[in-house]
Amino acid sequence: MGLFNNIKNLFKKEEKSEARELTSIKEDNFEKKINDKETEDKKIELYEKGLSKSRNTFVNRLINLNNKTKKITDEYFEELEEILIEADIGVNTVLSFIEKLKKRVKSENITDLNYLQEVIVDELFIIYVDNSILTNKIKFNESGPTVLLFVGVNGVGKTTTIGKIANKIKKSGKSILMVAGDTFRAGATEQLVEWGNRVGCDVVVGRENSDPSSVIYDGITKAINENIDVLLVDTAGRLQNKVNLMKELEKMNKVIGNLIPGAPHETLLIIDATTGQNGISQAKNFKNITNITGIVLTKLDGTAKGGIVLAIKEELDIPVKYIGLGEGINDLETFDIEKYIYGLFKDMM
Ligand SMILES: Nc1nc2c(ncn2[C@@H]2O[C@H](COP(=O)(O)OP(=O)(O)OP(=O)(O)O)[C@@H](O)[C@H]2O)c(=O)[nH]1
Ligand SMILES: [Mg+2]
Repeated sequence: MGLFNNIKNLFKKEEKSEARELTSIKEDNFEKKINDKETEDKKIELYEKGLSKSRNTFVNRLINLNNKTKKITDEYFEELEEILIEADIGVNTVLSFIEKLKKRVKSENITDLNYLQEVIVDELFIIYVDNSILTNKIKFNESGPTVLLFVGVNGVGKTTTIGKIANKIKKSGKSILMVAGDTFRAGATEQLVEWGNRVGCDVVVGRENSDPSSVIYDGITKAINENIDVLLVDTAGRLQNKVNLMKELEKMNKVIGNLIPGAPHETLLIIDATTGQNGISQAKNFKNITNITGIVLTKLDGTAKGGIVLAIKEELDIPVKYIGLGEGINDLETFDIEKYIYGLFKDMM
């Protein structure tokens, strides 16, 4: 059946069939295929490693519940509900999920707990993939520089994420430039410059407490003059209040859009997964004041609340484009729901 088994088959392929696949590959493609497979394996490993905390608590509790259950009763559903809420899936989502599950158990007369386990995984992720245009792709400008604006409250991982994404984009062969739009916090500019050095790109900076929009203006002008492909703009997380934040973002968007029509091409909101429901309410605030085109969910490696991906889908309906799975430069992946499910539920498969 469904998603659960598809993913199981996708990632737990027998070696035999893989060998067969490799022998049928043409000579000149052979090396490339192997390299592709290696990077693919590395990606899966990163998901597995990054989601281990969630797996060890949330998923193990699910497995334990199913192991100790003899009969599917109301108590079973109550405990399941508790486990899901603690994984930060969001109360409303969990309640409607449980209702749906109860109905399915009744109508299909499900008594086999192994089968129920598959149904649970399937139904959980139907929440994510249902009725939505799910794109993890970054929208690039067809002619001229692409502008990516990074927003989010302080400490969520904006600057680190810029470093990681810049590194990925640069490796793909595009030229990049960073803009230190956080002129508010002392040390913020230095931190971005440090990332610029690590990645190997220029960073446009302004003086402390100077107008961030003027730094952004300088950055965009430089990007246009030097034919830079992608511009990554850092912003301050720590503004005194919502009105100030709104004004600031409005001004930045105006400056950016005046210089490059249609820009920013992406406004990426960074959410710290360890903050759970708090992160969701921050996101709602941002969504109200600016056009968020994607979410980067950071610090998934540091939390057992991997269910937050589902809450984001249900409560915000903004696609998750990247996930942060550690502090290192390579600890960022394009969000892939199938790898995510596998990383989370592999012990059940
Ligand atoms: N474990 C883990 N740590 C992360 C991840 N992303 C960022 N961090 C850490 O989170 C901390 C804050 O990251 P920053 O990039 O400085 O956050 P920021 O949003 O720019 O913060 P402000 O500039 O103060 O608003 C740093 O210690 C990062 O190393 C992640 O995916 N996993
Ligand atoms: Mg920062």
